[in-house]
Amino acid sequence: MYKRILLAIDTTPTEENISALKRAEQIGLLTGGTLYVLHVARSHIVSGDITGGAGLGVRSAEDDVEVADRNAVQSFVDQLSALGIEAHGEIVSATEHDIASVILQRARDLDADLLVLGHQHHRGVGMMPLQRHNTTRDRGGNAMQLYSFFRSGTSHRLRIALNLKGVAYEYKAVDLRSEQHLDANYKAIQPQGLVPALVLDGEQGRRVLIQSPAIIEWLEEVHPTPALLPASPEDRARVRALAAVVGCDIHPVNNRRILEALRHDFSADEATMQRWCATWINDGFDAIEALLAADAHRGDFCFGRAPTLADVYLIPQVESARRFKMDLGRWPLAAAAGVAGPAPPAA
Ligand SMILES: N[C@@H](CCC(=O)N[C@@H](CS)C(=O)NCC(=O)O)C(=O)O
Repeated sequence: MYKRILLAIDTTPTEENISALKRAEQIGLLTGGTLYVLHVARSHIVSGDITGGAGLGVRSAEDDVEVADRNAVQSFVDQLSALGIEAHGEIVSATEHDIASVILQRARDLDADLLVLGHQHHRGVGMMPLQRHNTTRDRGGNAMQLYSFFRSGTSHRLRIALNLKGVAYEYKAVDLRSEQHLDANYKAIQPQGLVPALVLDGEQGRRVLIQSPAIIEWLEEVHPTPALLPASPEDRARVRALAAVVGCDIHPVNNRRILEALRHDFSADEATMQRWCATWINDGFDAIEALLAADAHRGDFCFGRAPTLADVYLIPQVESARRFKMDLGRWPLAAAAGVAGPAPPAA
């Protein structure tokens, strides 16, 4: 059942509003959840938490909030409380242009699981259950554990894909610095001793997915929205090609074990290894930059106007190039595509 309900409504008890307010009461009674009443006051420039109960932390400047609105929301909250409903009130200012984003932002801040919109003109309410991404299960009901290292580009690309899909997982850190990935326990999960690995646990027993491209394809199949690939086969091939420049041609040759082999088996010093990495990053990024520059229909991302598989692969590689102290000024489009993409998730 719903526990945290955001109710965006005009609480002024006018004839038009009254039926929406009544329905809101019923929702509070039926769900037994806490109602966060967001009184939308279009004329105000500021907002204020007037009941203080939930400590919503809204900006102060209460003097500017009109008394009528304050009274309306306070009396509605009192009315709800008298019915035994836990309720908190807040006045928020918004215009026709930003009202939707103000409400959704509040829903996010409060981690609300149900959004109720009071429509004075429709004499009722609209309800929208909000999908909460706090499950560590996929759509097939499998519990998921992600074996990952924070500085690993392949783990990072998978985390970005999981986050874009809104799929949560239990995080299992595998520290490459202390060679935990070479430990027999981890090799029992991923016989190559590489991260990432995604362990699924469900009715069909325990299955381990390895290799980030395979896991991301699985994710795209099991959680098709938001899509990481465009609709047409040619566009998909283009996006896959951009991803492959990173996934097949830059990352593998600069991987830790390759650098370790260069260092130990081929006596490479730090400067040589830096040159080695720079060679393949330069090569791959020059190609990506040319491909991005040739695409006249591109928005802020590698392809089109939303993140795709290409961004999922490119963002960690841009991060890695930064770590290698590469001058990203040579690839403004590639670097910007990385920045335009979602922020790298926390380690
Ligand atoms: N093709 C694999 C590559 C995985 C991989 O190389 N992971 C790196 C971290 S980014 C790793 O575990 N390296 C350990 C090592 O090289 O010793 C994938 O995409 O999953």
